[in-house]
Amino acid sequence: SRNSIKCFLKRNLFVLFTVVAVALGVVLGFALRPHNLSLRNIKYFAFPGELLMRMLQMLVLPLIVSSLVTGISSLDSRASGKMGVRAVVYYMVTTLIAVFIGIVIVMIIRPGKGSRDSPVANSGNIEPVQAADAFLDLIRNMFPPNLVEACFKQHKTVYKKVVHTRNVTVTLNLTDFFNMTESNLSVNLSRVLHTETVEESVPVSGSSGGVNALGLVVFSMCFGLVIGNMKQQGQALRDFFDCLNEAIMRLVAIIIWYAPVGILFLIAGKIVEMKDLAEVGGQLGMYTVSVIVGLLIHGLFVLPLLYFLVTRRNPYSFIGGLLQALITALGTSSSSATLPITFRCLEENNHVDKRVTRFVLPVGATINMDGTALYEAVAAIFIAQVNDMELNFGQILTISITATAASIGAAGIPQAGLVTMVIVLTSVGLPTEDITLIIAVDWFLDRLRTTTNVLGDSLGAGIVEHLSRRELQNQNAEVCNSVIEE
Ligand code: DAS
Repeated sequence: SRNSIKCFLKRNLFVLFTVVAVALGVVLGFALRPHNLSLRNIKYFAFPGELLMRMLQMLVLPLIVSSLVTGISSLDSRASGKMGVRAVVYYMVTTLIAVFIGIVIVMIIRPGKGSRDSPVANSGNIEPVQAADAFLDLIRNMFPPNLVEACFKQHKTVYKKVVHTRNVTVTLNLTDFFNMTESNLSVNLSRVLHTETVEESVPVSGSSGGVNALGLVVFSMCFGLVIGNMKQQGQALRDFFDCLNEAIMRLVAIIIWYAPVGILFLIAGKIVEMKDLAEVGGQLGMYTVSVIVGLLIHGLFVLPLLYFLVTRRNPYSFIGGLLQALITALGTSSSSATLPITFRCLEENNHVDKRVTRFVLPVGATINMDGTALYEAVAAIFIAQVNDMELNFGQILTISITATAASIGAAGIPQAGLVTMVIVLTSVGLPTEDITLIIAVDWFLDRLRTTTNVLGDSLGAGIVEHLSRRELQNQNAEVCNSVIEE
């Protein structure tokens, strides 16, 4: 019928535009590479992509607050408590499965075997923060003293390292292991081996202006719980946040028209900028394959299987409704920037109950990162193999735990996982300067692990909705009864 064709086109038109945009971006990127654009011109060229990132990130803070407050206040505390427990159990289970898959894959493929590909001359003073301090920081960040200021303040640099490898100097400023507001890996392309140095520092991921999500999430959940129990007295506030959430989603509906253009330039800009694939050594190639194989197994089999086992529904048709969000994650490599699109896909295409999406998506985008956890485990064990270091069971267990913690702590911003890798490497005494071994391919793997993160959050929303259907139906019945009584 006309209506179903209209609905099909509406749902897939964007996806079609975006897929074409990605293809054009790849072609344009490779067409421009031979011209060796300067880094400055690459930044100008990629500007339309940066605009999309900023448009989406502009919405993240009000979206997290309005959706959490509305979602939690619309449920009675018993129902939201049960939903919260189900969500956290799902997050922990899927993250640990992802880490396990990563460890098995990297142990089988052993990408790091053989001599070191690139000698790493270490230099620069190192002040690693102890893991205990990092965990205390996590608790501290849950209760930021000044919420608005905490969302945007420049976090202190807890880890600074300057490492020269071949002709590249990497400056790694790790700001707050957990809840980073920006991971600013700046790669100064200075020719340390020659006399002249060309100091053109290009922030690899740059300050992406994310928000200190965990503090915001904790505040919004508490605030939503409280006004949810304020009955009539809290009605005005509940209506306000509901209307705010609706307004944000309408802004998303406008931005989504620009998304294909932004993604085209994001992809093209990255391809123009990336190093020659020929320079990527054999070890790095096998490491890249290990991560990709792990992410595909987890994202295309394990998560869909889990969804099918719980809901008995076809997971791939559910994933079909997420394509716009998955491609946006691939283009932006930021799950928090993708969050507005993830909301839209789940609510408009997959018709997941808004009381569920508003609750689990902001929390999931903050603490549930299966792709990142898998990647941290693979990278750490790869670096151990490159150093001919045999890991015993205790160290493998430590890597599993710290990879999970690093994924919980990593913010949903570009290359956050690369920077929190420091925690995992430090925990088993691996040289953290070896992070420079994997930087060359990180911009690509970051996209894939971000897509896996978004997929895990979205299937999680479908699973939690299914497990909470009784509470949701009871809530609907109560609302109907109260309307009839009135
Ligand atoms: N880019 C991060 C995200 O947005 C993931 C990561 O860096 O590992 O989910």
